[in-house]
Amino acid sequence: MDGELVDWEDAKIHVLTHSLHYGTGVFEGIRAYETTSGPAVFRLREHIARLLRSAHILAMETPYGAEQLCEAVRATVRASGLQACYIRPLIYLGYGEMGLNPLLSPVNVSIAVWPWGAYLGDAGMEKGIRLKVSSWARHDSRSMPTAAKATGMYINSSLAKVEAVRAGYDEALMMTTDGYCSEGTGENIFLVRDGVILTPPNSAVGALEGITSASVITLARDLGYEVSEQLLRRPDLYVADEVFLTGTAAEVVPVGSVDDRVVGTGEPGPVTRKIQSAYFAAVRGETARYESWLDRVG
Ligand code: PPE
Repeated sequence: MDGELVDWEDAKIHVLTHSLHYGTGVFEGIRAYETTSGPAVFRLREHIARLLRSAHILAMETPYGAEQLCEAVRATVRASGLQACYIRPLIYLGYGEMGLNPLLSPVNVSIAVWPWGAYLGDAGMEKGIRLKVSSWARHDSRSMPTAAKATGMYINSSLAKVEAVRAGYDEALMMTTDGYCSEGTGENIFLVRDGVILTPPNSAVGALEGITSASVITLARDLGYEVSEQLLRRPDLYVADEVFLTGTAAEVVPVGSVDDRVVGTGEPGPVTRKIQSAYFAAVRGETARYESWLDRVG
């Protein structure tokens, strides 16, 4: 927290923390995986760059540079002694002035790490999850900065998640106000149709530009698949041969059904399986070609 290593129990803040009241924080979700040469952080520089972009969008002056933040992430993972973990950097407006003007509050930075297993469950990862199109539309970029991974933005995801879970589904997919597929509550979406991989143009549909999504596009093309970024409508989900979600926490998750319509055979398809295994090989440092995606904690 703000440059100091703090024990888990002592990682506390004041109740008048500005970001707690107004949702004015920005964060990242990163994973470190166990490799034969110790824990390695996946695409650390890209995550820190996005964190700083999010802060810039919210007009927050981050007191640390990218290099310092990368080193702080490595130091936190090292201190935790964990071989694999989830990493949550957060830049937030602290305790200072109350009232909406964020420019009067101090900018604080914290990095937390903890072990986090399969985000949508082990069964979901193996057999595919149940996805439901949400009645909540994804933010429109005219009212919220959809490129920023900002804490307050997640009310949108939270509402969609509650609706889906209460209705018995694993995850929600949000559409744009124009009815195009945008993203899951914490994941980007991919379809496979006739051997071609399709995914929405994330910026155009107000989805976060996922780092997992970008990695999966590279992996897929390197495996010889054609990947096309195009606008997708709800029925495209129903007739896809395969559907899968990507995200740091979620990793690569097969979708077994959308709105109770079985996707393909109902089992994770061959393309999804190949992408899943290529992804896990890359993050675990088993593919020399993607070594530059890993930052060893040392
Ligand atoms: N869309 C949203 C809305 C999102 O939150 C994430 C990550 C993604 C797409 C995928 O982005 P990337 O991780 O760069 O591939 N969601 C983070 C938070 C999840 C949470 O429950 O907290 C994550 O996966 O870490």
